[in-house]
Amino acid sequence: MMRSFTENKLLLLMVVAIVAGGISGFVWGEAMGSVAWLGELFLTTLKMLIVPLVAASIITGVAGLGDVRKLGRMGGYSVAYYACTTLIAVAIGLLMANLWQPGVGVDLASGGAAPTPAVGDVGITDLILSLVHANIIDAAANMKLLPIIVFCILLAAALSTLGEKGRPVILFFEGLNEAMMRIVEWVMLFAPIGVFALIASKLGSAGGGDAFIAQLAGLARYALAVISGLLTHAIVLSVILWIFARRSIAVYLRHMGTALMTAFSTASSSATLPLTLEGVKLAGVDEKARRFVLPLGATMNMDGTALYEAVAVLFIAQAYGIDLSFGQQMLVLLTATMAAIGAAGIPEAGLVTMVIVLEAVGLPLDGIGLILAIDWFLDRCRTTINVYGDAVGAAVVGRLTQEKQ
Ligand code: DAS
Repeated sequence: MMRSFTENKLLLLMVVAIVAGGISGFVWGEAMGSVAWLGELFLTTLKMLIVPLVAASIITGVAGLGDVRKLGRMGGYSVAYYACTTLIAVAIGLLMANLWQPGVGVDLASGGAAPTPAVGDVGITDLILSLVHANIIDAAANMKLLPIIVFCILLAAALSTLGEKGRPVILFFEGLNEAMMRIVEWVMLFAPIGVFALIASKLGSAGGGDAFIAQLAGLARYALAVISGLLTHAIVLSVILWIFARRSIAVYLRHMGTALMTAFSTASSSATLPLTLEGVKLAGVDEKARRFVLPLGATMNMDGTALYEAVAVLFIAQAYGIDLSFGQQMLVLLTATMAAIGAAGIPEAGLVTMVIVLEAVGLPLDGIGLILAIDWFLDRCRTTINVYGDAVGAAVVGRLTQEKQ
């Protein structure tokens, strides 16, 4: 009952909330500031879930590989594919955000002073040092999620080598992962209220029609930057399929059609996984490769999400009048890649983990309020690319491991 309500009714409620929020902000202006606390409540509740959600998602995903010492070529090729395609996706996202400049002219600072990013210019050594932290509890308490992601990957890898001794701990995190995904579903039931409050208060404080139009125009450019980035990445993935898996792109897309349409309609890589497995099987991909690459990829390989988070963070920075330096954009590249690894394959996971990237660069969270308005649609687009990236990975890893046999 809960799932059917979520899928069938929530979308309609979100659209109604968006329209009502926009009209209210436009008509009653500053007065809508009185509901801002509801938006704050919604965002803070999502933020509260991040640490356990990311930890459980990563530990469950990595431990699901089995003993990491025996991964061999299959594991090596898979991790290399995930890392390379996700980094390419983030780079495309940064390129599109710099080309489209979607946030320029959208005054989220409402005429006030632009907040200064908490992070100054960062060099390569700063980026590497940001992956570890002296006290993992302190990192969790202060939302320093990069060290948490690295620690969880190491913990899961170690647990996978302990055999029966590690099993109870892995089972605990598997249960925690299911529970956290269920809580995200419950919290998203209140998304229409949060979205209404965030949009109404954000547009209301913008001050009048011109600002309202400027914010709508900025949102349109933001959506175009994300979608053009996702389409570009889809082309890159198709070229990778053609070169490394030696497969016809048209034939593979035909096999993947049902899975990709399901990804778009459910906005969930995990819910689409059975159809992704079926489509890749019909395409004749080696069974060992598809059973290894796809389940792990559904939770840890999210090219679309990584690309989207890069565009969204730059949109928010631009909307606050902040010009991120090259070094700061490299920090966005690293954190968006890691945040995508930590995102679960459920609706709006990328929105939740985007907080990691905003926190890492020291940008205000309430900028999320504006992009929430169209996130229900962009989530479907990025999930489709997530699933396509996993399917291409299975074909590439399947061919590379077969060739070596
Ligand atoms: N909806 C997520 C997925 O299932 C992607 C995201 O939220 O970014 O892949």
